[in-house]
Amino acid sequence: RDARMAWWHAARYGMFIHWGVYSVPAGVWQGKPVDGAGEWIMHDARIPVEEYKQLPARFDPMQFDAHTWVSLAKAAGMKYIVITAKHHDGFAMFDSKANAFNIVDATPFKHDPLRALADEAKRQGIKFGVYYSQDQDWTAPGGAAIGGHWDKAQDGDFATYLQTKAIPQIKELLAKYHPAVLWFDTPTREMTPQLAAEIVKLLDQYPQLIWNNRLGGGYAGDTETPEQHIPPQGFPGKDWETCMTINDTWGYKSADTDFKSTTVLLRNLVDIASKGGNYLLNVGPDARGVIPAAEAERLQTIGQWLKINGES
Ligand code: JFZ
Repeated sequence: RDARMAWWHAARYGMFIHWGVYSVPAGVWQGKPVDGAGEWIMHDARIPVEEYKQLPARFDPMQFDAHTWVSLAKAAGMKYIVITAKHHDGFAMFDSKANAFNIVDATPFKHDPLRALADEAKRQGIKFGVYYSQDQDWTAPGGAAIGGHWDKAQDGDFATYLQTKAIPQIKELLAKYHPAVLWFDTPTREMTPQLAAEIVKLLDQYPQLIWNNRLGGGYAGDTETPEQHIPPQGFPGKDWETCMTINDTWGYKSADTDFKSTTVLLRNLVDIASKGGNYLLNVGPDARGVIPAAEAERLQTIGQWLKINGES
């Protein structure tokens, strides 16, 4: 196996963090609960681009504390974190010069949580990774939307979106935060082999970078990403990582209290580890910047068990 994958393979367990302006509506739009995952609210409630773009003005996560989050990951026994740098809604959770729809330029908060988390992860000795929705982007003209666009403001050319937003932002992420992992998602047919090759050219400049199998354009990437399930035989001969939610959403939803028990989560970890995979377990911080207590408690209990029974 590739030496580059050694830390990742040994890590076994990581924290996925879905955090964005969708934590403000938290699964409720115009007083009504919206079905589906919290981070899909713009899509599922067919929110017009102009309206969605009002959300950052109400996003001021004053209680965000990188030290608290990274300490929780460590206490849980996790060896890496992967946070949404930009999800399908197109809102960048980092200081982006390439596009102003970002947390520094568009919110009263004005801070860059990715900077703080990357620095804190380094300080505490765990790896830092980012999720980036390279294909779907519901607020940028030309960005893809699974199921189709619902607002004229989304019209545009996908290749132009890639050249003017996604590729510049991927460049920024790689250059400024030196992520160990780049986690792509939901490729559509718009991501042709030629367009994907443009992105791969960038990735190839970072020979230590690990990226997943969701870029599109026919690229297999480094890791298989079974979602919400554990393949009964694992993926023999492949590096793989099951990503999973603690409740039924990735991004925070105030009404979702369907939390898996600590026992189930721990058994999943042991099951995955026994099959040679990694467990990327998600938390969905709220609009104040707080990881829900029910999630934090479960992670802490798992960490206590690992301290006694796990390998460190
Ligand atoms: C995607 C996203 O749409 C979702 O919001 C979240 O970020 C998740 C981690 O990834 O959702 C998917 C992607 C792939 C599958 C299912 C949901 N899949 O392969 O079954």
